[in-house]
Amino acid sequence: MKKLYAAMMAFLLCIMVAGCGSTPATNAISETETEDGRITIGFSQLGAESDWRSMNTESMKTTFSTARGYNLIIEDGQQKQANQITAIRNFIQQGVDYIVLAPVTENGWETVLSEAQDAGIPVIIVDRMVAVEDDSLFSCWVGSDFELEGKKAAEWLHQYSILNELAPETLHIVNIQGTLGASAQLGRTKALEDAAAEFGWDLLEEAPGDFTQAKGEEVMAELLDKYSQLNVVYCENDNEALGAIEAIEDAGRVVGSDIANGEIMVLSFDGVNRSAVQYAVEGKISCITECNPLHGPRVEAIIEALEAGQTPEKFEYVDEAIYSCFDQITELTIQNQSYPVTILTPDMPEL
Ligand code: GZL
Repeated sequence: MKKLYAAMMAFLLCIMVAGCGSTPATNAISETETEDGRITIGFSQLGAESDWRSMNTESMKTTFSTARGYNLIIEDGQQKQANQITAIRNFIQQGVDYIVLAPVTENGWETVLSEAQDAGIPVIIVDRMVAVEDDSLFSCWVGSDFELEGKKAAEWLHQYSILNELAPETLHIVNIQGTLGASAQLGRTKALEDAAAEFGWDLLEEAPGDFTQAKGEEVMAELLDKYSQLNVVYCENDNEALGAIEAIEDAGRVVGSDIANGEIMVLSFDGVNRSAVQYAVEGKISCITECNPLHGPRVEAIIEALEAGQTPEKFEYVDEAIYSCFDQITELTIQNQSYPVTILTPDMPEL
């Protein structure tokens, strides 16, 4: 256990320490350098709500460092689209070479993306999607298939219920959703709803937890008060899962996979938060579906291609894992595609 923990901590720490320092919650974190032929990138980051977001920001900082030939200007949107739109307009005024946008939600981007297009500045979208009629308004998008992530989590639960002879109607599920309207929330929620309808699960309620630990704890406490029968919590990210576990244990209930004997199963997404990963090793979180935050190198590859006059793929989906300590389930089949499950063990060399 200690070796695995140390290995995972080393892995996570080496990523998070590189250019470390969490993103302070200020309106603007602008880092500008004197122009000297470097590529200037304006990055509108949506906020700092989760460990995933912090690692995503660090990945961009590490990749687009001055030492590596870039001027990176980061603006923290603090979860507000208006702030991100203002940031993009500032980037246009400053005449940056590229705009990178991590959009907080999918709608409402046409006008400002048209302004960037009129200014001749290429826009790269990372992580969540923008819902625009005209996809010439951005050059490329790189991120995760969020509905597939949700399908993986749902299929894992379906396989678990079969192997443990849990009748579908005895699964009483609540969904602590991410920020409403965010692609990650939309995809993960749709997958759960579709699975509940297909398999006959009892989906009690879905409520937004905003991808934060505090809101996850608050929502979980409310749901526990309303539904004494609930026995599965689908958390749309690790920070919400940590909050939910706090609330479940404060209510005197037990977090675990032994649903038949009254335990409450927690499922999660990301695989970035150190405590959540450790909980998955211990079986306190039954399954984490990976959502990989390290988009810096992926964005750099797109910029390098554009700089070389090439036309990179319009949409680039990231391959992602599934983590669980339950070795009964070693692979999942979704729409005839097989996905291996990484079985977490205390002596595993690294995540
Ligand atoms: C997913 C990303 C989500 C993460 C959360 O790509 O948008 O936002 O799952 C984060 O942890 O807050």
